[in-house]
Amino acid sequence: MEQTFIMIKPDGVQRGLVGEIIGRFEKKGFSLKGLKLITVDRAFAEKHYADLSAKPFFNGLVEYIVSGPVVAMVWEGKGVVATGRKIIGATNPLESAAGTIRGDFAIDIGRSLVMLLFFSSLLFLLIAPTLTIVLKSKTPNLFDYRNVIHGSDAVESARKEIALWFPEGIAEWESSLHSWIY
Ligand code: RTP
Repeated sequence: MEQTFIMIKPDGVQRGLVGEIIGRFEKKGFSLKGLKLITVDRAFAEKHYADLSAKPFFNGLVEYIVSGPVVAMVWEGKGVVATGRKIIGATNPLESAAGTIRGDFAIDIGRSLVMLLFFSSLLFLLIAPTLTIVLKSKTPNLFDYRNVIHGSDAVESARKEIALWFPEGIAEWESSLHSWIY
């Protein structure tokens, strides 16, 4: 049976969305196979997002992921990787459809560069905030999105991510739900 790695990011944990998110996967009929609350360090976050290391938002993304505890999960079920991505919604919170997790619970893009620019604005009081707003609208890919949740994008990456986040392995159990759903 297919498995995927799902992570509730620090904003999702801080905002108390853990129960809501788990409920959405459960109600769809997927089985929870692994679950832990964990705070990771920079090296671990960099390893998880190694494919994005060349992106302009990479540093901000790593800062975001290490900023607080995340909930790491393994979910199992037919087509769980692709369906999990549909439940999660598009990467940019402003583009994710209503009814998806990101569409329902996320609005804004990240703040790391925004904060930097605002602090530097102490030097040139009025110019930097305006510059920030212009930059944010013209170059959204400089900012990492605060988008609540991560889900593996393919069966192979799910396998790698599960091995990275659950080196201790995950419990084996059969959900009797499957005989009703499938
Ligand atoms: P994830 O890996 O977190 O599930 O997200 P994803 O597949 O939908 O998007 P991905 O391209 O893998 O990006 C990983 C995370 O980096 C931040 N991001 N910011 N400003 C940007 O253009 C941008 N693109 C991505 C987001 O936090 C995204 O979830």
